[in-house]
Amino acid sequence: MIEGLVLRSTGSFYEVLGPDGKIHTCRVRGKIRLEGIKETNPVAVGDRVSVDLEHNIGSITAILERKNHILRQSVKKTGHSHVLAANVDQALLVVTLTFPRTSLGFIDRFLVSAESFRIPQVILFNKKDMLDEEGKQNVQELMELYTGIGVACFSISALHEDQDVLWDILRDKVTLIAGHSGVGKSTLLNKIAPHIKQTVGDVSDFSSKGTHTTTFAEMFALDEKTYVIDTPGIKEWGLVDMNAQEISDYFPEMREVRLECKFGARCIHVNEPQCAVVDAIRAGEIALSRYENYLSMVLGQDNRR
Ligand SMILES: Nc1nc2c(ncn2[C@@H]2O[C@H](COP(=O)(O)OP(=O)(O)OP(=O)(O)O)[C@@H](O)[C@H]2O)c(=O)[nH]1
Ligand SMILES: [Mg+2]
Ligand SMILES: [Zn+2]
Repeated sequence: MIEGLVLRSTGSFYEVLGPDGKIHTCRVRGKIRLEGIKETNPVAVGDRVSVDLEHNIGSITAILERKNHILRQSVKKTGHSHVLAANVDQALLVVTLTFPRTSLGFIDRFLVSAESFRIPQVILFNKKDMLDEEGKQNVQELMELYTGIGVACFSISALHEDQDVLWDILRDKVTLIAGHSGVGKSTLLNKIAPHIKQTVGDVSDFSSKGTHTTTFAEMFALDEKTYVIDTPGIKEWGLVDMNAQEISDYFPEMREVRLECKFGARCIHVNEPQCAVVDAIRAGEIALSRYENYLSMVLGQDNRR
């Protein structure tokens, strides 16, 4: 029996990194259940697992206790969600304003979700080389907005710049890398770790939505203490079971002032009197785009974007 780290899952097979530095192909034996997770097959990338190596193909017999996990709501709203990754130190969202366009609604949903799992967030604005003056200005403003609420922001061009900035973000951590298809996740990884050789796809000019190149979440060791998880391009990000109060708590700038609302923690900042959040928006202290996205999460029937 060994203890290993799940690097990759295809649904039926798992690649597990053993203490010997070797990668073992494994299956799950029997039924593994984790407390609080409904899934019948909850083994995720980033999980530490016990593996029985007696046979040709190893058997995963248990999942060790998780530090955290990040859940993704399935695209079809069946109430089903799956664990995208476990034991992550930070979530890095790669964003592009064009080719493809990432909406602020998508960014805010992703941040709320990561916040709900207590996972610190980083936004990386990529494809700087493709921005005109207006685009540069736009990125600058967004970086100010998100830095202001405690999210670290960087602007780079994965194709053209040296990758020291990225190394500084990743060093000694486990980082989940997410974003729409075509924003350059795999390109970034190839640049900082050429040995990984991730498939890079062309963004189709027709829809500028990108083609799906990365199919499964996959973890790579950059060095002994630095790991990254490349994930397939995500079109929309659903929120898993949250009520209005919880959602507003995951907006740090709203959490900060909510106790000054007349109704305190019961205020959901929609049409209550003497609401500190609404006051802060009027005073320009909370960005209108953030509030609008909050409202669409709270009031929208369709919680995906
Ligand atoms: N101009 C420019 N192109 C870039 C940059 N970064 C990536 N690209 C291009 O964007 C396209 C998509 O890049 P990928 O790295 O495959 O994107 P991905 O995020 O991994 O996409 P999925 O695997 O589908 O989720 C490729 O043609 C890259 O060469 C950049 O900084 N500038
Ligand atoms: Mg990719
Ligand atoms: Zn309020």
